[in-house]
Amino acid sequence: MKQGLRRAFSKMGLVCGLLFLDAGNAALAADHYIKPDATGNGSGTDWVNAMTAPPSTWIRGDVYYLADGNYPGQVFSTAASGSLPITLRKATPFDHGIETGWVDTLGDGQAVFNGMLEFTSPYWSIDGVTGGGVAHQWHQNFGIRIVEKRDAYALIRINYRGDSHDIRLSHLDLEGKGSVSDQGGYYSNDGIALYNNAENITLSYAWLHETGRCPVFITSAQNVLFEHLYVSSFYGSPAVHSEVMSAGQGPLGDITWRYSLITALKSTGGLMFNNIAQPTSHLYVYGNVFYQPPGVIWDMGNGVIGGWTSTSNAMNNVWVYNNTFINVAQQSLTVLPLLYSGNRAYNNLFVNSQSPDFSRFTEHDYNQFVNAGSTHAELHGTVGSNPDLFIDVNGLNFRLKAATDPGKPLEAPYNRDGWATVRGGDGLWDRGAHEWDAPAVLEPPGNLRVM
Ligand SMILES: [Ca+2]
Ligand SMILES: [Ca+2]
Repeated sequence: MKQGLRRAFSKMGLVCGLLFLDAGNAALAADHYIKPDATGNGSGTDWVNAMTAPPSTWIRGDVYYLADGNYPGQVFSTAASGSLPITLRKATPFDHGIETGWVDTLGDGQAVFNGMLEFTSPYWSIDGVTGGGVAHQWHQNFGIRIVEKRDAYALIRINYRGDSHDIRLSHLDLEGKGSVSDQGGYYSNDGIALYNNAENITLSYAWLHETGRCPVFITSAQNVLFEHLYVSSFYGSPAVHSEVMSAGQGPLGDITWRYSLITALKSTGGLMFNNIAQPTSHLYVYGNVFYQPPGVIWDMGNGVIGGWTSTSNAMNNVWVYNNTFINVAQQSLTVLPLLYSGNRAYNNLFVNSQSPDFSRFTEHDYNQFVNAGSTHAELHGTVGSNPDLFIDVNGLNFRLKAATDPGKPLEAPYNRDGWATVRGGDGLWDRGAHEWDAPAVLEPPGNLRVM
């Protein structure tokens, strides 16, 4: 009965489901509590009686709160029940479910998984709740941390075995082995690795660092979103090649990278995309900053955004809008693929960088070149010489100090930046990752009083 209800429930959708709960069937969705050093009866019904480790079988539709502490790596394999998700959420002083047994020190630190998280079944959500993105200097305050030092294990692996899709991951610190992996084939010490056409995958607010191979490795996948990521280091070698993203040994659907910061580039290159097996799909790259910090060596790869050479690879429909490239001493937009079509570059800001040549991005305009060569005959391309455009480059704050030359207004979802500012809201759509919003003219307030 319960299972039958759950299935019906998921088909009815979230709104109906909530009404259903309000009607008194709260048992359908429960909260559970996990705390490594709990000493109660282990039932997981409150913080006193928390489970001391994640269960081997989870309950569909339920939420599991994780206290600070250490956890082993996991294989998430609980069978699907319709589309009911299983949610793991880091407990915090502000959101920890039941009060019984709770003290804020249980949730003011990190839940650390010591080993790979592997997904072999669908509909999971892992939420560290806090940390990452520009508001946390990209690398601070993560609620969940995953550490995997073994060469043959990714930090997160999805659909390598079983049938896994619809996975949502957020607020995660992902730390690899710290040196080049000795595994260079189908698997390695990658950050997030997607296999066998894994569908509907989102990774938000994550810090990918120290991985022994690729921060992102995709053999084949459909509908993938990466946002608010920080890629600060990874490793490659002549024997074990790596890229910020290696995507496309099989069919590739749409992949989006947005609102992210990439400060590392090793081995073969940056965001590498091969959609020869599904040539109508897109790689959408918008609102990102690609920044080579002083003293940090980037290898000369296939470029920051691009693909591989040879006629078994093609790079089609790579749309590069409103990104900022700083100190890039190689091609920001690759010149290497032999097969390519439909690639675009609009509203980008190239600063102190090698001038892009656009030979593989034949549709381009409204780019701004600051110590980065000529306008390449763009009708609305502009050239500048003052690279002092950003609030605090050393502090990884790439907000603009002032408006850029006007960019080309684009449709949603390109009409917001990574700070959620509406592009062009002040009448001028800026170029680069950040939208500069002219301060509104405020009337002086009346009736001021001391509270
Ligand atoms: Ca604590
Ligand atoms: Ca503006």
